[in-house]
Amino acid sequence: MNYSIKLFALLLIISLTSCNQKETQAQTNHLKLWYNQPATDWQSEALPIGNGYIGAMFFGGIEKEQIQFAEGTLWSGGPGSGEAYNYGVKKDAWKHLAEVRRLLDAGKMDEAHALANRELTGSMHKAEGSKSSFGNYGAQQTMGDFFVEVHHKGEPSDYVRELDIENAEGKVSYKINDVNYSRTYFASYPAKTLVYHFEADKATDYSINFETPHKKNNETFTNSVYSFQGEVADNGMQFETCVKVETDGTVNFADGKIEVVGAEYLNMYHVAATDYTKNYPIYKGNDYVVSNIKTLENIEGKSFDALRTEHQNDFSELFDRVKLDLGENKRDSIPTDTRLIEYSKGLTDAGLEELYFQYSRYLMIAASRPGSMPLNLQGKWNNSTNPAWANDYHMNINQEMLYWAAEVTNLSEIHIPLFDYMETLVIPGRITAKEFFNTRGWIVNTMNNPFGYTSPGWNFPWGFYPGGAGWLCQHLWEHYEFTQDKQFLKETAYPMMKEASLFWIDYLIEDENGYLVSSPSYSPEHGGISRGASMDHQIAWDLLNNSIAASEILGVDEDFKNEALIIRDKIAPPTIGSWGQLQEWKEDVDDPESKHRHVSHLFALHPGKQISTDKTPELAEAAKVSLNARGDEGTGWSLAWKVNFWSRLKDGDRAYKLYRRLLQPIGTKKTGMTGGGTYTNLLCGHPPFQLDGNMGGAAGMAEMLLQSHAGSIELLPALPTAWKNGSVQGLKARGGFEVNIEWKDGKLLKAEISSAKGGKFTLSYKNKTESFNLIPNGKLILNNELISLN
Ligand code: FUC
Repeated sequence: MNYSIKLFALLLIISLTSCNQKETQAQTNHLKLWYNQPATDWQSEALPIGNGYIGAMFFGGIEKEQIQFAEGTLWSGGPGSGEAYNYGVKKDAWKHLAEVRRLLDAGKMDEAHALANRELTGSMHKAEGSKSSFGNYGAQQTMGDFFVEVHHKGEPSDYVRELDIENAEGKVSYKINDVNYSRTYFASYPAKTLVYHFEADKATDYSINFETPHKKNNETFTNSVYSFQGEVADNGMQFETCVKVETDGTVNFADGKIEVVGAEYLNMYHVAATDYTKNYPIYKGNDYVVSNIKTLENIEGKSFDALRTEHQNDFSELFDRVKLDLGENKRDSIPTDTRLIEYSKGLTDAGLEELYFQYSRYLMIAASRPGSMPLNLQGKWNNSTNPAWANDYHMNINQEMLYWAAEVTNLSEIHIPLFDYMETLVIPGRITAKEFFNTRGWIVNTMNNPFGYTSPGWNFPWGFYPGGAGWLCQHLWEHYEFTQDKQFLKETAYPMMKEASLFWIDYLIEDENGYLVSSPSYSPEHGGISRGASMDHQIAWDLLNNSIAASEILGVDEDFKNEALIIRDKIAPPTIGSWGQLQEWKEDVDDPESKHRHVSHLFALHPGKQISTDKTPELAEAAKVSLNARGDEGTGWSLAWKVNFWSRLKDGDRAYKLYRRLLQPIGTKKTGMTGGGTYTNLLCGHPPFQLDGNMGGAAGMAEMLLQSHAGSIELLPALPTAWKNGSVQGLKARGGFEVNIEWKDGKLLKAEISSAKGGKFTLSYKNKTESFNLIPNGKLILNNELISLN
């Protein structure tokens, strides 16, 4: 074959395979959300893409595309909003602590509440006429909307809008008058850019513009780059967003619109930055214009295809680590909205469950990457200037749940933004601990903004929750447990853990029975002021326990360790109450009728490890009694937590029942404190949209298949009957092990355990437990009797 024949043959093969690829992709790649109509509702229908920094939602409108976008650091409130902002701190508030405690000891709960409400609350200032529900505490902000009008006329057909989560790209395609129109969207982390590609078989005209609810200061179009600079009204936060346009059509800019004429293709490269920095006390100073210039310079000369390949390689490196097969999958040809409704009627749909699981992993990768802000209540997706709960960092369940799936689903790296962020809380958190409680250490309470608001919230009791830092520190320890990264333990984790422990060492006081209790305390959002909320005790226990282990591993701080040991063992232990329940408070006052969404006193069961079915069976039984009383309803995240609880209680069928409940469609319902579920875009509805439930749901699925919190690696500890045959590859267990499991007829068939670092571990399946030792980079293959096959 001469060169040109060879080339022709090669091109033919490439074009045939790419055709085939397109056709077969629909059949082979089942990890897709797809719909036959554009989205009309942002929260329940639009589809999310993100590059860690920016979250965007596309609607897929035919005549007019809308891509709403938010950058994680864009906030109202904080120091820029004026002198009234003081990080919530009330100087010397601790001077009232002794009196609150005295009133509590005297049983004067109302008086104690009133005093705590007056003195132990943080300060938030709301200016007259402020449109924000959160005053100078602020709220995370949408940056704006990007619109692309497509100038075509006629009846569309063959419309498909999809999100391919295996390749991390969105697509829209349809036909009008036999012309094919298609769009591809992706959000690249390495390029820090959102990329939108429009194409048509026929030259097409487009009008492009940006809208923002913020002040537009400056709008320019130079060298194919449109940019506008904007400002958040109440705090002057500066930002800029730019889009670089690349097309075979002609481009004009007039009256704030980019007009593109006669384009067969249109590529747009969208970037954004703000002047926020993570530095207390100013939180300002990033040169956002230079940031954007650099980002655009970095992609200069890179084609759409090159950026797409770079993005997919980056994404796949993380995403492809875990494969899940839950059995026969026959329903990929059904649009996701219909599929969800049919599932809620009781149909089996292993494919939808796999999709839901992998979607959580997709969302984590899309919204939490080293260098970015951590996930917030809505991940990075927010279309409002006054979002629910400020779209902030909520520390009494939500922030933690957002990262529950990170380690076990083999995405350790996505945990890093949380740790970087925690480091920024230490300085303000120290001041808060000192001013409110006169203790050492650092704390953060219920609500937290990125401007160092670590104080209690501005009302008692909901805002009062000094347990936040302790709970966050569990994530540091878990990251170490899963990665065995000693340098991380030494340099990042342990210093924060130790300092958070100091708060509890100082704050806990001895009660009449000689136990250390947390007073005043409050079991998140349930009951009133207390002199011993169990969750505080369990968090303090967990934190001290992990800090002791860390100091032993690192061989440091003997004195601190010994003190922590004494304190840990004196903390009021989990207690069983009069109706067999696990007590939510030191006093046996649980209401068996309460269906409250928070189940905080079960922290010790999950995500803690103080209670387990093997080591503390009576307490596990009591946790079951409490859970049964609370029932199987709840907000999105509450349902997800219950999936995890029942998995830890080794009741796979009950966990699965709750999991199915979590996937109950909830239409476009706006808000509620019950009735959680899933929108047709598979985002979790509290309601409203909150990402924590997605992550908690995926973590719960992993808990059904693999657990490693109680000292051994447990295979299929809570396998539901519905998942009869299946396999999972690439889950992680504590100790740094990677685990593959295959099962058939509800029984283990084969397991593979591998590890880069190697080491000793015990493995259990049903009643059998065996010990093993892996060499570095070793792999052990075992049968259902846990007998090695290699
Ligand atoms: C806590 C929960 C609410 C909601 C909010 C963001 O306050 O009690 O249900 O999830 O966080």
